[in-house]
Formats: sequence, C-alpha cells, structure tokens
Amino acid sequence: MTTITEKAKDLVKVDKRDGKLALAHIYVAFISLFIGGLCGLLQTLVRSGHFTLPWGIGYYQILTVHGVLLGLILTTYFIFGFQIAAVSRTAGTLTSKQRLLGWIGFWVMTVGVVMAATMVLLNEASVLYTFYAPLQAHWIFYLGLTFVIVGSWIGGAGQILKYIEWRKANPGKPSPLITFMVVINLALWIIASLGVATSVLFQLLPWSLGWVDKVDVLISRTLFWYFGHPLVYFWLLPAYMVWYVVIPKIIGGKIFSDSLARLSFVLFLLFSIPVGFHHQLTEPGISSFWKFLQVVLTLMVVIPSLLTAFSLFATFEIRGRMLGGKGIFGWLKKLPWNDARFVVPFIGMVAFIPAGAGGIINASHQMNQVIHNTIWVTGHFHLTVATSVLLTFFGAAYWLVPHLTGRVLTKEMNRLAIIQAIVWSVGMSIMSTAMHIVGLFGAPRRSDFSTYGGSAQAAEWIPYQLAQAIGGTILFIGIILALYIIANLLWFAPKGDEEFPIGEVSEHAEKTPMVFENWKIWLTICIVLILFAYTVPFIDMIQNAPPGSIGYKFW
Ligand code: HAS
Ligand code: CU
Repeated sequence: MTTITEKAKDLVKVDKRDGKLALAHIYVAFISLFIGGLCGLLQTLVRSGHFTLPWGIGYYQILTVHGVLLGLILTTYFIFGFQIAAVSRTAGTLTSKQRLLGWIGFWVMTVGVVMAATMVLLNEASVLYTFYAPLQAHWIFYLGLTFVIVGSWIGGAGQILKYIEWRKANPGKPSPLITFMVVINLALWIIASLGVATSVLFQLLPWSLGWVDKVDVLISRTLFWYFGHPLVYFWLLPAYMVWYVVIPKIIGGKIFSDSLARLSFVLFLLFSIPVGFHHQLTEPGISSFWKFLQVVLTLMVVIPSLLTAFSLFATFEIRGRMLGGKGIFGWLKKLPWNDARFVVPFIGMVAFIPAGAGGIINASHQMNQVIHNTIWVTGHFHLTVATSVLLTFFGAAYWLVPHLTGRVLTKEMNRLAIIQAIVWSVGMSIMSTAMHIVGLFGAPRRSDFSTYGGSAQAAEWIPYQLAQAIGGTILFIGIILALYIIANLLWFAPKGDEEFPIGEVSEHAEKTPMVFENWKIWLTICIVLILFAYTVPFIDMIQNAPPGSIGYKFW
C-alpha cells in the first residue's frame, strides 16, 4: 500500500508559467469559498430563528452572494485552474498564445465578477444565483455576468487550441484522456452558456436598462435552464476527471478502461443539454409531452454516472484484491485510508450515491410535484455540488496547489485534510438530511425565516431549521480548515516536489477506438438532440407569448 511518505513520485511537472495561470484561478476560487461560505453560515443562523442580520443586510442579499460566489464563481475558477494544469501536464506546455488567451479570459471574467459582486453588495441585485425574471437586478449585474461568460469562452479557447495542436502533432493517436475530458467539458459549457448569454444580452440587459418595459418570463427561465442543467455537469465532470484518471494512480491501481471513461464523457455531452425542463416541470406554458420527453432524456444522462460508479468499483476492487483483500468486501480495507488525496474525494463519491438517488427522485415527473420549490432541492444540491464535487476539488487542491507552488503536503497537513473531510461530512449529513426531511414536510426553499403567522405546519419545521444551523456551523469550521490547509500549501509548506498523479490504463482494457475523437459525429448528435427537445416548445412559447412582465424589486 502506498503511504504518504513512500508514495512513488512521477515528477512530470506543469510548466511554471502555466502553473501561475492555474494558480491565479485557484486564488479567486478560494477567496470566493471564504466569503460565500460565511454567507452560508449566516443564512442557516437566520433560518434557525435565533439570529437577525445586522446593519440592514438583507437575507436575500447574502443568499445571492452565497449562490453566486459558490455556485458560479468558486466552481468556474477552480475548474479552469484545474483544467489548465491538467492540459498542460498531459498535452504539453501551452504556447504563449494559448496562455495569453488564458490570461485575457481570466481578467475578463474577473472584471465581470467584480461588477456583479459590487451590485449585489450595494443591494442592487438580490436576485439569487438563478436571477429569475421578473426579479430585476441593476444592469451592471447582468453585464458583469456577460463578462464572466465571455471571459470563460476566451480562456476555454486557449485550452481547446492546445488539444487541437496535440492532435495535429500526433495523427491517429487518441489524445491524453484527461485532455479529451477537458475538451468535452468545454464543449458542453460553450454550447450551454450560449443559452444564458442569449437571455442576458437580448432580454435582461435591455429590460434592466429600461430600453424595453417588459420581459417574457417563460422564455428567460427556459433559456436559463437550457444552461442551468448542463451547468451542474460542468461542475461534475472535473470531479469525474479526478475519479477516473487521478484516483487510480493514487491508490496504485490502473484506469479500468479508457474507452469506458471516454464513452461516459461523450454521453454527458449528448444528454446533459436537452433536459432543462426537469427544472420546469411545474411551469405552465410547456406541454406535458415535451416535459415527459426531457424527463426521459434526463434518465438517459443518469447512465454515464452509473457507468462511472461501475468503473470506480472495478478499479477499487481490482487494486484491493491485488493487495490481498479477500471476501466480498475485504478489498475495501486495502485501500490507502491514510492518504488524503484518496480519502477526501472518496467521501465525495460515497455522498454521490444518495445525491444521485435524490436526483432521480427529482426528475420523476410526479415526485417532482412533492419536492419542487421545497428545501429538499437545497438538500439535493448540497450533496451533489457542495459535497461530491467540492470534496473532490479539495482533495485535488491538496496535491495540485503544492505541485504548482513547489511545496509538499506534509504528514500533518495530510492528517488535517482527512479531518477536514470528516468534519465536512458530519456537518453536511446533519444539514442536508434535515433539509431533505423538512422539504418533504413542505418547508420552502429560497425563503427567510418566518412563522407564517403562527401556522402549525411552519412550527413543525423549526427543529429541522435548528439542525440546519448546527450542520451549517460545522461546515463553516470545515471551510476554515480547508482554507488553513490551502494557505499552508500556498505559502508555508516545506519546498519539495508534489506529484500531479495521472493514472495508466489497465493492460486488460480494450484499445481505445478513434471514433471518440470524431467531433463531427458528437456535435451533430448533440445539436440534433437539442433541436429535437427545444424547437417545438420554443415555437409554442413565442406564438403564445403573454404580454410580458415589468421588473420587480422585492428586497
Ligand atoms: Fe440535480 C436540481 C435531477 C445530478 C445540482 N440539481 C438541482 C439543483 C442543483 C443540482 C444545483 O430532475 C438546483 C437548481 C435550482 O437552483 O433550482 N440531478 C438530477 C439528476 C441527477 C442530478 C437526475 N444535480 C446533479 C449533480 C449536480 C446537481 C451532479 C451538481 C454537481 N436536479 C435534478 C432535478 C432537479 C435538480 C430534477 C430540479 C428539482 C426542482 O424541482 O427544482 C443525476 O445526474 C444523478 C446521477 C447520479 C448517480 C450516482 C452515481 C454514483 C457514483 C458514485 C459511486 C461511488 C463509489 C464509491 C464508487 C446515479 C458515480 C464507493 C462507495 C462505497 C460505499 C464502497
Ligand atoms: Cu438539472
């Protein structure tokens, strides 16, 4: 079994200049974690009924900061930092043009973040991270979001160009697995973000500037969810990159199958976009046939996750048995339980089992009626993005940051990292379970504390809201620990070489067919599926459009 001291090191290093670009993104991600996490703590305290926000700060204001910084900013920046490093490590150092695109993208995004954040802090944009119309934010908020999206396209282009260059230099060979995965994730992101960009540019910006009085709410929400669902896979796929490619190396095993990993990523590209209606199942104005169709496609996008679960179990079992594990579960004991780089993401994987099951419940048309707009949904996405994905990002940061800063993860920090993940899972179990249960009792999401005029039903929710505050407080301790470790790895840890682990494919795996790199096929199917799922409903929405809505500011 590899231990932290004797782990075999593969010292292919990410180029320093690429490392700097990746680190710039990671800095912004962790600053967002601190501010966004603090707002999360405050929210759970407010909802416990025992705390009021000082200085006239509004509940919806901090809820917006929380959702935007953690859901949109922390994720996008960490993902870009990680992807830049992964491409540079496996497809080779970026050219100066590719790196320049990375920097331009970074600064365009960051200017956008500052614009949007300023408007939220000035209480001019308390519209939550989904910024649903007819809630109306200041136009600078929308312009800021546009900058973030456009910046991500520019930065993403730098990564894609590296892939193209690699393919040209290596004709007939499958590209490095993780680079291929990065390109799938960027294709998904670009196609999806066209939807939200359309809504922001053609609907929300002109409306908030007063150039038009009214907005079509249904179209704006539909464009948002055309983007919003693939968004969650844009968060998930980098975690899957770590699970498929990095974890096998860390446990001393092999990647179960390169083809299976590529297939699952291709399926994500195909099926994650034409499914936005599963967020709009209670929405009037969309016929039940099209909702049903998108529910079927949603269940299709579960398949690549099931493939992933299968492949991970296989990797773990093969390695565990190689080390002498016996019986049905004996192999589990042989995994490196003292190595944070494995344990932290592993806890994320375990969380993804109930998280995914909850997702399937959400997607089931009838059951969605029970949970929609309740805090059950908040419980769902704190397990998916805030546990499975985030713990994997933490686990990755614990080797990626020192790899980039030329330092090492010491034994003490490794131990603290494991403690951090345990603290996280305890806090999240309490908070998310309480959210799931009280959601079934009808407790709403996105809402400030209220006794609803002394209603007996609302009184039932209060103990669960207290549990959420306890869980939330433990989670905040988890954030402080994570930041402490990251600060150590950035500035204080001893100098040395930390590996960027990249697994090798098992010798028993099939040869990877080149069809996976045939973008013409995949992009065509992807676009056909999108047109199939959205064209008729869009025509309906335009033909039967209501007069539109003026803007509201309820905060
Ligand atoms: Fe979701 C709402 C359906 C996955 C995030 N989701 C949300 C929202 C967010 C979110 C943020 O259909 C709220 C949006 C808002 O603000 O309104 N979701 C699904 C489905 C899946 C799913 C079917 N969601 C995610 C992921 C997210 C995420 C991933 C973030 C990263 N979700 C919905 C629906 C709604 C929704 C409805 C709307 C609800 C409403 O009405 O508002 C699936 O992709 C899930 C598939 C996953 C699995 C699990 C596979 C397990 C694996 C782990 C293996 C573990 C191992 C460890 C090997 C089938 C891969 C070994 C373990 C041992 C024990 C040894
Ligand atoms: Cu979704």
